[in-house]
Amino acid sequence: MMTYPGSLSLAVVGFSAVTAGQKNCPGLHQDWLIPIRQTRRAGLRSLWAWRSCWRENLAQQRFQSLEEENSSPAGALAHNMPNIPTLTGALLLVLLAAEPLQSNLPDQCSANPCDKVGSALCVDLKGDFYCYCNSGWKGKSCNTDKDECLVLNGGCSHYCNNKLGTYHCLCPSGFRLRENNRTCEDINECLETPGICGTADCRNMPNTYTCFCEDGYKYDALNKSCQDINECEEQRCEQACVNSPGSYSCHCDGRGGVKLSHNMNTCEDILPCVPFLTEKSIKSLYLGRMFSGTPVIRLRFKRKQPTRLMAEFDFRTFDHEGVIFFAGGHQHSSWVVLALRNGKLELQLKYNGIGRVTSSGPLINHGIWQTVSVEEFDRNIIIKVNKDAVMKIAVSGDLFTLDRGLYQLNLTVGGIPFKSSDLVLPINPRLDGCIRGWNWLNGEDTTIQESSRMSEKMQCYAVAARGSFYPGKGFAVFNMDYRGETDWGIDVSAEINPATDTGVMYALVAEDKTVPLALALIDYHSTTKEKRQLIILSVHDVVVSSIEVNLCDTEHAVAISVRKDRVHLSFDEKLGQMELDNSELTEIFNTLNDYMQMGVKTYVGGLPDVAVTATPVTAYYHGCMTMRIHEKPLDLDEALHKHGDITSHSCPPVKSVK
Ligand SMILES: *[C@@H]1O[C@H](CO)[C@@H](O)[C@H](O)[C@H]1NC(C)=O
Ligand SMILES: *[C@@H]1O[C@H](CO)[C@@H](O)[C@H](O)[C@H]1NC(C)=O
Ligand SMILES: *[C@@H]1O[C@H](CO)[C@@H](O)[C@H](O)[C@H]1NC(C)=O
Ligand SMILES: [Ca+2]
Ligand SMILES: [Ca+2]
Repeated sequence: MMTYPGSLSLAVVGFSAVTAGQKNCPGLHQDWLIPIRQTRRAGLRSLWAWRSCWRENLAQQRFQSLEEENSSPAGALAHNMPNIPTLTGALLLVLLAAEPLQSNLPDQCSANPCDKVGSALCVDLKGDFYCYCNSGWKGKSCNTDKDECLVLNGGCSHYCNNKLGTYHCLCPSGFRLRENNRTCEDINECLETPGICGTADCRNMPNTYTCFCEDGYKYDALNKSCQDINECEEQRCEQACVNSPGSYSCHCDGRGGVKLSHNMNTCEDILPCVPFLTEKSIKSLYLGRMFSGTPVIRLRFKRKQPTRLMAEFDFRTFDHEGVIFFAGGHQHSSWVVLALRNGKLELQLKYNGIGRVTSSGPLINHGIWQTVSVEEFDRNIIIKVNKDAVMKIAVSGDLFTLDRGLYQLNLTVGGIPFKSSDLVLPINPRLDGCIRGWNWLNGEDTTIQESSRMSEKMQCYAVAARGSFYPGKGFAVFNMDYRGETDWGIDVSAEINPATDTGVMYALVAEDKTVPLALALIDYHSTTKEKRQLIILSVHDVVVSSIEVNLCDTEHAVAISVRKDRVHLSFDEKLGQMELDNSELTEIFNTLNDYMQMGVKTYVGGLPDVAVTATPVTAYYHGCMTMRIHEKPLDLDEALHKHGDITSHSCPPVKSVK
């Protein structure tokens, strides 16, 4: 029996080695043997106090290591420590209990007072008992749950959940418990569940993830893919809207005089950036107002005595062909027509069914005012330019018709009262010319002056220069043949002096109201949506080539050349930039080729009633423009149709800004 204390002291020495560096638990090393020798119970109490102190030390150490998070060898060691005092303490108690006692008390553990679940062992202390508790339990009989969460949140990084006899660390959703069962880590859903976002991109975030799509697309959680946003359903555009994958575009009714404003959604008025001197001259008569070629003025003279023809006026034109006036009776009687052909005066006359054509004199389509007179004198018609006789034609009859005792004569200005094919030599009657200071049959008529004063449309621009003026409304349309010897080809060039930065200069329009080709001015880039002045060549609604330009200053030269496999756009010697890649171009050329085979109409200065989304620009061209197609000057008087306000051979000049 005497060997027990010795072996006990060995066990305790073993402990002190393990606990080195910890809080000192007093009274153990030297003192415990003494009380043991005195009374067993006091000895046990002392041992119990020491053990509690020791366990506290260990718990402390364990929490520290949990906070450090990494399981270093020291941490791991501390984590395993509770087993040492547990076993050794139990061993000590057993050893102590085994020693014979002085009194014969009943075994206090025979009806086990310790909690079945909370305790591991009951030790009979002869008159008392000691329950050795499992971890997580406390109290004399180990029946009380220890709330581990009260101390440092149980070592949990997020939530601590106390349970009877134990506890668990819990994590918020999107997090997961690490292997240490204490701290939580974010779950990277994108890596762990590939395809969680389907075809969209996945982005991991603290406690969650998002599936995201490029601008213009939204994530559809149902079929896990990016779907185009139909911005048109959101009413973003003031007028027309076209949705496209990842984008959309707004369109404004250019024919209504509006264009896209800076925000690319609303529309604003197209305002001139270059002012033209469009003032009219009150005492003038414009001859080109009627595209039909019918006269702008009709006069009827009735005289009691035989009267001779006498007409004098000031005349200005840049046009080379057209009718100035007609005088006489009906188509099959006697009449004269003064016209212009190849820039020279031409007189066509018909007396008693016999027709003649005479042309002579200088070129008079130089745009300078000159006085022209036509006079019947002594069975001759004499024509003078600036008082110089340029023609003298013998005639054999009277222009006046005697009807019910009155000598009658019809006089029409700017056209003839019958079809031009019924002339002696057919002519295009449309004349962009101006007359003023007229005197018909010795100035007895004032009606022209009055009607001209009433309507500005009957007047001429006060000042005129060469070119064709497009007032920003209307177009001219032609039936042009683009077929060459082997294949079709389009070569268009133009001198332009635009008044606005938006408008169609040249376009081909198909039967189905599509616009297979258009050359236009625009003030924004259709894909980057940046505001800048551009000249564009488009096929349908796609810009094929573009050039950044500075329009609102002087005159510019623009040219296009299109074949079935190439496009060429140039502006003041600058070459256009291709906006498409090769495969897109091939598709574009195929479409264009189909339309060229089917047949198209040529529109100059604007478009007919096509959809506002059919082509990038639908606004009318505004300003001066002189166009050549296949190297030939385009004569707007030769059009199938032309808006009456477009002047075919004259332009008002740009106002000089002072
Ligand atoms: C964490 O808990 C699981 C089961 O609850 C257990 O198997 C594992 O050993 C524990 N890990 C640590 C480091 O305690
Ligand atoms: C995904 O769902 C949308 C409607 O929610 C549907 O319009 C679309 O066609 C679907 N796409 C696929 C690839 O199933
Ligand atoms: C003048 O023109 C009118 C129709 O515009 C016609 O009825 C009339 O006969 C013409 N006068 C002469 C003299 O031919
Ligand atoms: Ca507990
Ligand atoms: Ca879209």
